[in-house]
Amino acid sequence: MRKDVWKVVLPTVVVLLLATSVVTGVTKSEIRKQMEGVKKAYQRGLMTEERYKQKLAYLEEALKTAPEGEPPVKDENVRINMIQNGSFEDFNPNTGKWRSRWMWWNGWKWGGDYVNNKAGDAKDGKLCAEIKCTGRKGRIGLFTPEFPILKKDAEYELTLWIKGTPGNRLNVAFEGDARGNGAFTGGPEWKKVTVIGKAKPKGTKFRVYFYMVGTGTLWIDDVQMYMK
Ligand SMILES: [Ca+2]
Repeated sequence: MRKDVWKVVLPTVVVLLLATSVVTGVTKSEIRKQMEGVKKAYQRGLMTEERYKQKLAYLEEALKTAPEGEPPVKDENVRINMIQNGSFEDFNPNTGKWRSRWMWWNGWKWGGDYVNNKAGDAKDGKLCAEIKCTGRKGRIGLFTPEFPILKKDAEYELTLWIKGTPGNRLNVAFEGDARGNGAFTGGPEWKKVTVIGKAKPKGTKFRVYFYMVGTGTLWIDDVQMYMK
């Protein structure tokens, strides 16, 4: 390659690199920091005036559409939902069933086996869990992976949304080293239900089970659990 070819190629490469360095989601304050850096580099003679103006123009353009940064969240305000994939949106049919972070036993039909639940039918997002009683009624369902009990006498607030066809009956139960349960019937509209669980004094781990003990079909979505 002739030496002078670089005179053409290099500026193009620089522009492309610049374009990719300001990615979607970079906040206004981050872009302003970049602008400061560019300014200092120019003042130190590390770039030509032409390059400086080029970079600055690009960053100014990016600044117009960049989102404002979120204010930092204080630790005491952070509540972590202990339920993984509580909205049933994450599912890869090519991997093991447990990869959904939900466990279930025979009789279960979960999303396509798994129903992409007739567009718009989910409470939250696009998908939800479906428990269908196709044979004898009762005791089919799903459960969570095991949770460690990290605080003595911990209390947990579990909420979920349910909906169902006539005949359904759902029992929700904390099992293992935590206790708490509730029984519910899903109607034609989504409704939110709550169950409180309490860790045993010397408990170390527990799971939460969702048993369908009726007939018909029951849908579950947006499952959340927080330590109180
Ligand atoms: Ca969902």
